[in-house]
Amino acid sequence: MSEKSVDKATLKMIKKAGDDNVKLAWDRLVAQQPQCGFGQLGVCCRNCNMGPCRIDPFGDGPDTGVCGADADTIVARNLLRAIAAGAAAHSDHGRGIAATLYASARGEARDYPIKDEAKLKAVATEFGIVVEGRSVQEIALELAGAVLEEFGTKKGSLQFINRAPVQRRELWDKLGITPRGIDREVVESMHRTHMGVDNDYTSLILQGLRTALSDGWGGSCIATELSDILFGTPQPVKGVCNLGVLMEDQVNIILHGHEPTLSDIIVFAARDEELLAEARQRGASGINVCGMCCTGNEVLMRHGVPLAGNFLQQELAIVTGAVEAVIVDVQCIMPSLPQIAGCYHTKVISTSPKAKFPGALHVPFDEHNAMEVAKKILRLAVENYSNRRREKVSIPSDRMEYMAGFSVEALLAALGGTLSPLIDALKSGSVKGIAGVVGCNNPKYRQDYSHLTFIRELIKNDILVVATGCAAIACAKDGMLLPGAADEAGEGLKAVCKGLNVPPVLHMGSCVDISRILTVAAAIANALGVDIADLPLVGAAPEWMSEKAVSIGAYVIGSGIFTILGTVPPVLGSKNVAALLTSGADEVIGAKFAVEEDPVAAAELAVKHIAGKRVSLGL
Ligand code: BF8
Ligand code: SF4
Repeated sequence: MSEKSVDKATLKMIKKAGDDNVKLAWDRLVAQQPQCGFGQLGVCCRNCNMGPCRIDPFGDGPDTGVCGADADTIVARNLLRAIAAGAAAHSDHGRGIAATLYASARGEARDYPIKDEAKLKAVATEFGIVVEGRSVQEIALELAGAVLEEFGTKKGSLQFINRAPVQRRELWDKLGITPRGIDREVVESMHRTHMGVDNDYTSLILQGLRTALSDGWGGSCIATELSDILFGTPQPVKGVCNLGVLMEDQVNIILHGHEPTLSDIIVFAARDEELLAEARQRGASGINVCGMCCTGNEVLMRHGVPLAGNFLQQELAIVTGAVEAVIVDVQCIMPSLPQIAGCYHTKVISTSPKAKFPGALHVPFDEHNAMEVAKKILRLAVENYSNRRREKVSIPSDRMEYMAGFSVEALLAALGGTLSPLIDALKSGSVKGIAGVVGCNNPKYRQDYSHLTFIRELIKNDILVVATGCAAIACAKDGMLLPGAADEAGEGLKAVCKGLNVPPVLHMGSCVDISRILTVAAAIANALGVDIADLPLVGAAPEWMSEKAVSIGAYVIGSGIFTILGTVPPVLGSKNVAALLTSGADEVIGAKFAVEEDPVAAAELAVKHIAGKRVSLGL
């Protein structure tokens, strides 16, 4: 890899980190070389204390662990555990939002009034809850209760799966992978992967799909829909992004993590006159709240809050020397942050009882008393402005404007109230297909390069892109979320984007908001009377690294969408598991994975797949 990133701000701050003698993820990756070959192939197991065991991939050494598990079993078990962890992360986030809705409805969380009553009623109706003649509080209370039950085992299947076309649901039933309770699937996955339980790789992978579906159509969908109810459904919004959003003369705060419960309230708390006066007293001209990673996506989607960057920029924000506080909750927060902060004046403030960081200051966040805690945290940041060391400050000038906020509702509004114009464009071929491009950065790959190269190839070929997570942030930083980016698109897509004044890449939110993509895919399939697997769609995670991404990939193919992974998953130690995922799955579930590290070749796969689906649909 000649350069670590295509992002100029990132490269400048990597250089500054070197000058400041600060070690970053890229340095730690070098220190890890050579990475464990057994781990890369997925053939090591430490699920019991007869192990750890590993299978010799060359066939010269042991071909089973002490218990007799072979490479197929070990690889499939490891994959299932990764899916379970990813599904757990998304779904526990969803549970947190459901608990906040419950507290709000009971009048115990006064700082969280319901912002979108229309959506509350729509989602409640989906759950069969009577809305006529009832107060918002009553409806919210019943909905929160019903949603919390989705986590248990009582009902037999999840409510939101009913959005999927009947053909898909029948297939899930036939395969025995209709998700039951969200927690139940995660627990069952942990049970099955205990020593001596499920040893059949096909059976393990099917449970992986079921667990992942409980994420996509369960936990993630809950997180999205209930966040919209509580914090407002995103509408098209403009903002700026990249490290250049940090201000030399303001108290800079980075919100990093995932749950909007914390970030949303901080955005409002930062407008407090007393805090602003205190900031001015200390010589700052204001308080600049910026987002990072998915919580950044949450607050940019709803409030247009500036976005400082994606996954590989979290350390670099501190390296600017201009950040008073990094406020974190859960997920994708590098444990290195407090150590890096130690080289500057930055305070890392953890807030979730689930996520503590040695070296960070812990201020427990409490949704029952949210505004008060938010102000307390912000005060720490404001006070810290006085400790800023001017000689260490260097903020890169790079910043870019973007347009985001494409919730399903916003998309419908942009289309004039129905999906028909989009469906007509798909039928006529002016839009050939739709690609969901999602996921992380990974220091093994040049930051943002795969996202941007892949996406540019797609839009050139008239494929509309919907993006979430760190992939969407990569697009934002490179100007791909501006309507003008349509100039890079093929003639058909360009005309559609210009007509609607939208970018060729629609930012649909954080990673849990991939549920929005599922909802749109299901609605298009239902409108055409076909299965999702029949549609000209692809999914892709060009630079993925997290277990959440593994769950996402599994529920996307489980939902019938061909998915291209740009980084290699640890499954190659089992030919059978790799073959099932990249070929056999097509016959079983109507979709499969491809692994392609070269984004141009990956785009060719996507274009070919979409062309094939168009022919089958008679388009
Ligand atoms: O949930 S894309 S690095 S921030 S896992 Fe994490 Fe990956 Fe970013 Fe959000 Ni998603
Ligand atoms: Fe080894 Fe089997 Fe125990 Fe895994 S479960 S560590 S393969 S003995």
